[in-house]
Amino acid sequence: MPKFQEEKTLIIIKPDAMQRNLLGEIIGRFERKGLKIIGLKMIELGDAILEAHYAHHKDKPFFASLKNFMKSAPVTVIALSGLNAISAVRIIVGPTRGYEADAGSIRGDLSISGQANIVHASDSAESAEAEIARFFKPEELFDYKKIDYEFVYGEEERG
Ligand code: 3AN
Repeated sequence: MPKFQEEKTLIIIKPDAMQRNLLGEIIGRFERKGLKIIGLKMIELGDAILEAHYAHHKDKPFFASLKNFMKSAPVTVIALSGLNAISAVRIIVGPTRGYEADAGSIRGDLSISGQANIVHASDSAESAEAEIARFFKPEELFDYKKIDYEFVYGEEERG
């Protein structure tokens, strides 16, 4: 068992990325980082799940437009795990607005929009837990050992 506190986090690859053929590019970035994919599927989002997922935006003027955008094509949801995965993934993703995001981040390299910003990533341990439960059934999540584990992490981290 890993010595470190492994974190899990939820990614949504949004309709803009699906339409722009960026799915492989984005998954590849998470894989190359050393994150472990523990769940992955394509789904179409509806009003009820979007109203739960974006509850903090429900009174914002862009809420209707955000829902329409998120319903405009299927999305891919991915659960990832790794050492400090929640903050590590937010760094890889970059800040909300693509036009403000640093080059090297997913949004900095692939988005120039505040809405069509390619991916969602959980922003805290509480939201990661709630979001993974919202998008995945327990049997859709996989607990397995990856053969690169000894090279992705150092000896002290592995325990
Ligand atoms: P993040 O996705 O970086 O956590 P949030 O939670 O503030 O950012 O925003 C959630 C989503 O709402 C964004 N990913 C984006 O698609 C959309 N959004 C945020 N701000 C705006 C805005 N001003 N206009 C349109 N859409 C927005």
